[in-house]
Amino acid sequence: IEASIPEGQRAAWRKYSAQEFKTKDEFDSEVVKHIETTLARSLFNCDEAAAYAGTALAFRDRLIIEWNRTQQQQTAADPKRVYYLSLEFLMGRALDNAMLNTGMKNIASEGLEDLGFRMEDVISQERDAALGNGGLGRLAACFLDSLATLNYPAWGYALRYRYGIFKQEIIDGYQVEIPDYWLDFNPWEFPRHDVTVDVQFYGNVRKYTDGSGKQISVWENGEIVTAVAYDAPIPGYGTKTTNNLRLWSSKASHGEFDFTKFNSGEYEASVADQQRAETISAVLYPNDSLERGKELRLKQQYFWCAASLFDIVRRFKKSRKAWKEFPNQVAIQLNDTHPTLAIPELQRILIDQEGLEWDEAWSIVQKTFGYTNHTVLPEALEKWSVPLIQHLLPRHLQIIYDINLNFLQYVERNFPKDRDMLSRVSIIEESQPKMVRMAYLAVIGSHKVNGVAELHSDLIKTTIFKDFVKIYGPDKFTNVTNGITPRRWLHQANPRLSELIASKLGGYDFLRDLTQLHKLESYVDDKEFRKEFQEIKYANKVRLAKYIKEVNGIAVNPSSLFDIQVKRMHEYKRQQLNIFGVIHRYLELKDMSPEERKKVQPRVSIFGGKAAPGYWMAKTVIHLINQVSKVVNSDKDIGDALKVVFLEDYNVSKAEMITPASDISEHISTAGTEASGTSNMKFVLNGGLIIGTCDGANIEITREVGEDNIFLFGNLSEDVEDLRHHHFYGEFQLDPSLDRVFKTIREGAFGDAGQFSALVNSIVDHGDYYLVSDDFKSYLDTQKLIDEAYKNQEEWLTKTITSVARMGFFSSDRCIDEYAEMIWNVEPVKVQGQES
Ligand code: GPV
Repeated sequence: IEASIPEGQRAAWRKYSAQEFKTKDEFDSEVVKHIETTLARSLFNCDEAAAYAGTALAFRDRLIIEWNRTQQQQTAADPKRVYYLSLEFLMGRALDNAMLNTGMKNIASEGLEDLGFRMEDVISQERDAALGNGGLGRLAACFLDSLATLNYPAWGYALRYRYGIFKQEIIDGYQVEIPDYWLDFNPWEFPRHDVTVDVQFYGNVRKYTDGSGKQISVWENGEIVTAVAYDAPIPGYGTKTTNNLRLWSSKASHGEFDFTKFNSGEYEASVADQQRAETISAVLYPNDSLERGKELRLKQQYFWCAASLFDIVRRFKKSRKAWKEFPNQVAIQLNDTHPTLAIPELQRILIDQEGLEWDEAWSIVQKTFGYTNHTVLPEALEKWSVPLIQHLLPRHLQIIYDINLNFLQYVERNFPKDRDMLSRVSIIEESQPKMVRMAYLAVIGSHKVNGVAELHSDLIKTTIFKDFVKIYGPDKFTNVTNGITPRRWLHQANPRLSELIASKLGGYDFLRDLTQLHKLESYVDDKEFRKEFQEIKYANKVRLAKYIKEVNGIAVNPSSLFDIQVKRMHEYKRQQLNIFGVIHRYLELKDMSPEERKKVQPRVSIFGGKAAPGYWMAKTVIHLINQVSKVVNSDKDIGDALKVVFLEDYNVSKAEMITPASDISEHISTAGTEASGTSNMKFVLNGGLIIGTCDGANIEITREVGEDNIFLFGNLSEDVEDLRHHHFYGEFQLDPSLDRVFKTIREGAFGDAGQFSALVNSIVDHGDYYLVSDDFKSYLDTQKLIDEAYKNQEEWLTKTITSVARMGFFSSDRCIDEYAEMIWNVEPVKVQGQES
């Protein structure tokens, strides 16, 4: 590769080229240098925040040296690269991960001690990078970790939101949203003010015929907004590969503000322009599995797709290969439909700017893209109104229409007898106004479409994409069951368990090959091992209990059964089923004599999760949980038999503390609604059992750990439609226990009943869409079984150890290898430690 420094001067560069710190003393010297110079502090005013900053900067330097080396070597090798386009990367904290992945945490801990700080306190100074809502964003973050660990040349592309997901406060039992301004100190990003892309919006399309008779389209007179790249290094575990996450920030194309406007006295107008441009990357939309069709959201999507594709194409062009080589050099994965505009954008670049013929361009486009679907819920399937796209992206609308025309002609030729098929599969929905169905565009523009767990991948083939299976054949559709990174979700979140496993398996290799966990099964009867395993779980529960005491002021007994449901608040995830079950338990306890109550298995019901700010029903459930918590926790009859806790502001770093502390976690979505779920995997990997429905990855977890090691309940997805029908025709009986719960709520036992009437009525009067009543008895029965099973601590322990040993399949490394082989056709590139 070309170097900017002439051969004669390179010796000096090599001599002074930055080196990673290797020893404790080198680390300390880096930290002190950063604290004294970069931060302009000293030993007289160095607090924990400064210690964190110094440590983070020392590790950032280290990562960037490896990042540079990786990029140089990958550029020289010029392999096929993966580009993961995701509007969300829910990264959480970076420092602990960087220390563990580089294998330098111990050195850093000792070094910090020398300087007067404790590692734990320093780590907890970091705020989360919360650029995502829930599972979809966290999956993208796990994928980055696996891609780097497995040495795949891969880039993530997203937006540099100024505000991540809001902070949640609970005030008087209600959710209050606080903006998450997280960028006042972010040592992990590198602004690349020289890497910019001008992105156009609005304007018009001018068509003309050139000398050779070719139709040319020019998109012009639009508004330009500039994308500036910010890069974050992504270290792999135990490898020299450090990949890149590139985040785009928006700014006015004419710099700070428009000087002509400014000088002519239109000061406000020039600043307004600037603010409008910056608004594009200002805030993450806080909706999970819900689309709201806002213009700014569409602008975000196009801004990000256009900047990313420009960047990818620019990199490809440097290699001076023929365009037909593009799909051999570039694999682009669409994380849900949010980046679907990348499809017409690449087609536009190829035909309007590079002069390719339509068919040649389209074949390149289809070979380049893969599309991952994450939901079958109709309210989450993106549709954009045709007039809005026409206004914002006039050229793209034409291209979308042309894609549709070609596609429908193909369908017509192949299915001449099925006239309805055309309107069913058309990208354009003939509604008022017309809508562009983004999922169909994504299917048509990709060579592979995958779901995220077996059941889900089957469901998309029989429901939303049924016709497309007929059109393209079944091979276009595949499954890649989700996974999680064992680095963060075992090694980092549960260091003692990781260490115990390493001591039995002869080192930490299992963190790179999680299937090795199976060897733990031979220790299931080992007394010493069992004791330590149990002690670790207890210690993790003590840590959570301490946190609950500090934050919620509730004293919980760590010997109680910890029952945890933490995830976004959603009707389909059915936190309402859980809290109704808690109320039922409370009523049962109240019915008992004090002697009877003493025999009951004590339980702590722990909830956590954010509701989208506009999702009224989800907020009502949060309120109910908090009201129940107040009543139950202060009821002298109840004592330790039942405690109810709502943990505010659930996020990645809190998940790292909460997950290892569960005995039971709840994954209780209406069958067929949760595409996969990933926290289910995290909980079992950390020695907790699951109560769950036959939904998403719960089914595969059951297959792996065995039916005896999971508590399944509820109706099956194939019966859901019929059950809804029964509700519709009034042919159903409200479950009597649930009826009693509702009576209690209506009597005002948890405060003003009016607050909860819509929630209760959604079940009693409005068809119980999520089948809470249908599953209630089965849920309660299964909770009883859990109480009984937990009393036999030895058997419980056997179940948890056995389950951990059988979780190897759910590593995101397995998942990424499947994508690489089945969808991307990419190979690892091993990065060498020494500069080459
Ligand atoms: I669509 N998911 C999410 O977190 N947000 C979304 O907007 C959509 C899907 C989730 C699914 O609900 C989970 O079942 C799944 O495990 C996760 O995506 C990752 O695939």
